[in-house]
Amino acid sequence: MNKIYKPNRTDWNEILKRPTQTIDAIEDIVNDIFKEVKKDGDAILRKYTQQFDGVSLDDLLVSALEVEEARTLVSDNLKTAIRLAKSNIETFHKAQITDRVEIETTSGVLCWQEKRPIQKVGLYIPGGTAPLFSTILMLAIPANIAGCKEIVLCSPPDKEGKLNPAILYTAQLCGVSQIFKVGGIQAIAGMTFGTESIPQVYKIFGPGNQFVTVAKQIATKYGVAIDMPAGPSELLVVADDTADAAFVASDLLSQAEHGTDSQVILVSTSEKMIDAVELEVEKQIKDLPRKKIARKAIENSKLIYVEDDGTAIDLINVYGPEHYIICSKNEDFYIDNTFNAGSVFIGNYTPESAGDYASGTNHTLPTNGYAKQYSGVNLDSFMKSMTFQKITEKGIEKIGNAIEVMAEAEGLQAHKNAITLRLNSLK
Ligand code: HSO
Ligand code: ZN
Repeated sequence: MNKIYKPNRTDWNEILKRPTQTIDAIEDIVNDIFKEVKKDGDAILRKYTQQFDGVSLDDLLVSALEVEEARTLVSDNLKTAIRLAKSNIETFHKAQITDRVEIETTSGVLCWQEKRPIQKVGLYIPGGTAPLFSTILMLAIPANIAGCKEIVLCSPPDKEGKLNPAILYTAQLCGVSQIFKVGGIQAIAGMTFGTESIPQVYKIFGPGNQFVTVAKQIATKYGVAIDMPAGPSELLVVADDTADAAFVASDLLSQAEHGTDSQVILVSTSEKMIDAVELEVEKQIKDLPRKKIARKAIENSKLIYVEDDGTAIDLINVYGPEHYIICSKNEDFYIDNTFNAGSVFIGNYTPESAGDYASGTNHTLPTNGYAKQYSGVNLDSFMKSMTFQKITEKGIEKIGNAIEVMAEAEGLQAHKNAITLRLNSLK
């Protein structure tokens, strides 16, 4: 693996640097494609599908027949697994439903706050080397629980013009309204503006490559919301001598196999554990079908020795990992003192894979240190909070004067009048 770091605090920023992305060059390409899609809709989506995915499509919308065919192609074993995952994800996200908050702030002044679904949402599912149908579970399930009316999904077709059957099966199972065979920048632009076939949406969710990531950022310039800024996947494991080195290595590798730019970090108070994990990584990586990718990611990764748990926790909070595994006899200390992490996995029998697929938590999480200020996707990501109020005659008599005084002090006579007229009508 790599050399073991024993850094001073002053070295942390350098050691914890993420692999940098250059997005300036991409931005021009994205802006151009957005302009084209805005002007000429489907024709442009077809043009770029031909150019980037190598297939010419008449119909971008997946037909009922195609979905039916996909259903027959997914094994019963996989269907059962997907349904188990769906059930747990549903249970956890349903539990996130909140009651409306209602209170009389002054007698006669009733205020309440209630959540309402975002009516139209777009989900982006990448194609490429691994078809991540599990991400559909993570996005479509909460969208449905939230009550989103229109759930549109875009994913790039293969050279035969098809989507992976597991993607189609999962999308239908989770109540996606329409599935489109469009990927990349053009898909994001399509959902931003709407085209002859793709409906315009209010918020776009889902992972993607650098082009998709920049496209989502550009979409926000046109008033579309996005789930969060995305970057390469990452995992930090903190492990002491109570950890199992083989388990830890398997977790590091499971994240490393996502992409060459994935970042995995081991922090430990035990040099013995670090050595053991390093050996295990070498042992396990040999048999991985994606060992080339994993190897590259492992090369950029760090083994960090720290003297005590207090130092470890400070370093972890500075980094703010997307995924974070705690295997320590002092797990409560880590749980209580972690402020910056996307999703936390506790104990030797809680691998990150569990959260990636089937335990119930969401795997769409903030990367790149954004765990300091962003939440992962959850039920609220598909909803907005709205406030309501109803004031009685008694109520306006109670707070009216304060409003008049404040409006006058701000020099806003019309605001004051709106109160004065009503107070006079009650005299
Ligand atoms: N670890 C990925 C999610 C994923 N893993 C999907 C397997 N399939 C990013 O959170
Ligand atoms: Zn994963």
